[in-house]
Amino acid sequence: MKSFLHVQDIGDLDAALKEALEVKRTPFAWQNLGKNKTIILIFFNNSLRTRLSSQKAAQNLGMNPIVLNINGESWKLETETGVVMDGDKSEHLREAIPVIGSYCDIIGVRSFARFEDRAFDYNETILNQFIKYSGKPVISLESATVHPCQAFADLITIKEHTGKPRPKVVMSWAPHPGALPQAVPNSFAEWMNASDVDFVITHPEGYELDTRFTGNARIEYDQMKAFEGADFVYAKNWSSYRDYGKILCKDRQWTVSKRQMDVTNDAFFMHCLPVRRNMIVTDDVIDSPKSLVIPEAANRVVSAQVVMKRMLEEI
Ligand code: AN0
Ligand code: CP
Repeated sequence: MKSFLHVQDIGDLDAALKEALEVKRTPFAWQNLGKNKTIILIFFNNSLRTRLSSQKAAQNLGMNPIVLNINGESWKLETETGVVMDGDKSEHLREAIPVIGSYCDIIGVRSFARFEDRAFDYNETILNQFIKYSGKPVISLESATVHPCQAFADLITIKEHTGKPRPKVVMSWAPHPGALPQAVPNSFAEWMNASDVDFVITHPEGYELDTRFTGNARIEYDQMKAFEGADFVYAKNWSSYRDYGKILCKDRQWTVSKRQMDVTNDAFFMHCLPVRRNMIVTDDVIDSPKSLVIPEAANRVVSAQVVMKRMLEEI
């Protein structure tokens, strides 16, 4: 695997899930695979889970992880081509990336959508430069359009908890005070479409995601109708793709509460975290025994470890 952005990068999903369960059962079975290998994890944005789970996954494989926070710890990096660098950016990505590549065997990059220019974000302009100029395998740790380590962990969690071969999975938009990226819902949609689930997306008008990720997934604008008979509810806020990066709705009727959960098939509740309580989901729902948010976050070590393991096996 040269890079990890999309569901196709992992190949056969049944094989990947089988490997994930094996990694979860025996996390230290490949301690020699990563011996004398280094992974550099670059963060342009904040993180709790991704930062910790990626380091833990690397350590489980015997690898040495190095974390660099670009904002605050490193030089400010210029990302535009052909500019006169007379501002506050001391170094260009064009030098920084090959330098980072020369110090490691695998690179992970977190670089969120900026919401300045949809084409810049949706071309994955930053991540693609890492792929092009580092000469090393690159993992998206949530880049402008995707969060594949999260979606893979979500799929593992669904497979572990489902009692049926084809569960109904509902991804619901929920309100949030700030404008959030579409990366998490894009990847979740992409991975659900590739899995054997009955997938429904519900959101207010204007929150339609890029169809390159949602494909033919059913969209139901009536949240209560969407939730009927659901086995899994996956809540997430995202900003508009159409009115790029804009907040079009703040209606707290969309907050996932007992009212919606009562029409489901006693559904499990999922969220990638961090979550704003009583905005995205009410306390009683996230604190209920059906909430999977903690096991879901724990599976981030597993998904990251499978991806790193596969990359190491090809080096
Ligand atoms: C980010 C997002 O919505 O993409 C990260 C989620 C994993 N969330 C926030 O910025 C709150
Ligand atoms: N879910 C997730 O990626 O969390 P962090 O932003 O804390 O890494």
